[in-house]
Amino acid sequence: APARPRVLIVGAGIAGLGAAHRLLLQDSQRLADVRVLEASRRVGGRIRTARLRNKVFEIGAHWIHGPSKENPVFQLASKFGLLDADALAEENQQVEVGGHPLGPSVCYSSWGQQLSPGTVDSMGLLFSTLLEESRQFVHKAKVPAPSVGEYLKKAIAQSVKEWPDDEETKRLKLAILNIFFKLECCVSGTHSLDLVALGPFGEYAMLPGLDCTFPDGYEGLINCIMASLPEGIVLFNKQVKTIYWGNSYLEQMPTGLSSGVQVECEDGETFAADHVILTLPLGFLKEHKDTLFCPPLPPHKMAAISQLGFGTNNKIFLEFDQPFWEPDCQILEIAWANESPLAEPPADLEATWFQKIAGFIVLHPPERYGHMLCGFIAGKESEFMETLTDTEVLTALTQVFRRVTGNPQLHPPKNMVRSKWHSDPYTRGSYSYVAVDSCGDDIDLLAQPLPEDVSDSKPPQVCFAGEATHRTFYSTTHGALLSGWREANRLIHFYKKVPHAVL
Ligand code: 6YU
Repeated sequence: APARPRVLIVGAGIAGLGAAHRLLLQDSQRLADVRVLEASRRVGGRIRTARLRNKVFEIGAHWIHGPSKENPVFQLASKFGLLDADALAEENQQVEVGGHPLGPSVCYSSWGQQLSPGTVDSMGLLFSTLLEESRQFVHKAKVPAPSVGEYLKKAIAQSVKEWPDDEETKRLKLAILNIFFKLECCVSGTHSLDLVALGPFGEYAMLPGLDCTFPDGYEGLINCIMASLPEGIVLFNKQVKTIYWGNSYLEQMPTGLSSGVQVECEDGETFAADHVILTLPLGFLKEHKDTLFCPPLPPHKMAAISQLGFGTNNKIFLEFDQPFWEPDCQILEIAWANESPLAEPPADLEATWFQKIAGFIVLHPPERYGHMLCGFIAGKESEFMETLTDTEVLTALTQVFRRVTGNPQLHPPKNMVRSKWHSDPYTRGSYSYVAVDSCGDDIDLLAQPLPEDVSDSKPPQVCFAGEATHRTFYSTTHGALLSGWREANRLIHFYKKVPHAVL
């Protein structure tokens, strides 16, 4: 029988496993010989579920964003029976929330008072209206500001002039608005909205459906995909160091094509293949782009990697003996005195890092999670938090809760679990965004295969997948999965078009 093309996939996150699944199981046919090289000791990448005393902690991806028919992650999770009845309900799939749903919340303040829900809601509405407006500049020749942050701040400065309030009320409202800026930093995975490009912001596409979670953990999805793949195709502890492409590695291919790719790992082992699908996180590519490829990447590809944004969003799970919040409360927020989107943020990271926490979601139901909060923190403050010890983080947060509740006796959390995505050598952050000075075309450039003159007779040697390569669904698990399928399909189509190459 003719030899099948050899495909090496780098990275066993959902993009890599999705590509493997398509190449191995499309129409129940094995279309290629596939191996997956994974640097770490586990599969899943940024889908990562930790378990502690029977409780589930999502260290990485949390929700299915837009769980409805068009979302392939929702489709797979439904097929594997991983979702609960609420998530599967037709009504749930039809809800249009335009991003993140906000349930009943309570807003504390650094001066120990709970703030009026009316004021908080009105600021939330102002923010979401302006954020919606900032999505309207896609493909416009001129934009009113370079970044989402600057656009929002200009509009808010204008709006403040029209507020009938006294100075103190204005200060309070600005402190509340600042919470929404921090929340949006977490959503976009950025240090500041001043770094997020305004023009392309609306290209990110939202699907209908009320965001849902996996009752037994997101990693269940990865386990189901793995169970469907042949055993032993993922090789662990294989950190890819150099990819030899172009004419730097030539070999007479069994397919008759005289081009090949060789991948060298940190431990010295090498692998030859006809094609490589890279699913490396953009954070890893940014750090290693100068040494990872031989010959080096073309300049425009280098530029896309440098210019696209990749920031940090971390989670801090805190378990309490007793809740200090009301049973139906879903979100706790904190307004800090004198903070304002129109002022510079505090500069002293050590003294104020925790003020960047956007809020805490209450994990429901308590029968499953106990009394658990999950805080979200993005940007430089989040990266600083990663350098602290658990005791330092717990001490700081206990002080915060005592201060905002006005209860100096409040018990500290009894357990804490937190993510450290910036310190992870194989990720170096959380997810991508379109930064100022980049645009959706850079995402497409990143996604283009090498060599650049791929044709019917010149096969793609190196293909690029991963969340950062999906123009409209970047930063999500469904974007990552679709990108893996896209690159597997690219190879499948190549062999379909080339009769002398055998598939
Ligand atoms: C989603 C959500 N979610 C929270 C947090 C994080 C992410 N995401 P992988 O990294 O998985 O795989 C690559 C593999 O490569 C990995 O295993 C490495 O070890 C390996 N590797 C690296 N170097 C290597 C080498 N040299 N050699 C060999 N192997 C190597 N997505 O849908 N819902 O709730 C969240 C969240 C804290 C960190 C998320 C969420 C993002 C997803 O987790 C992520 O995109 C995919 O898992 C990536 O899969 P992959 O295969 O590409 O890479 C307008 C506008 C706004 C834009 N944003 C709006 C959407 C908001 C996104 N929301 C996120 C929110 C949370 C909370």
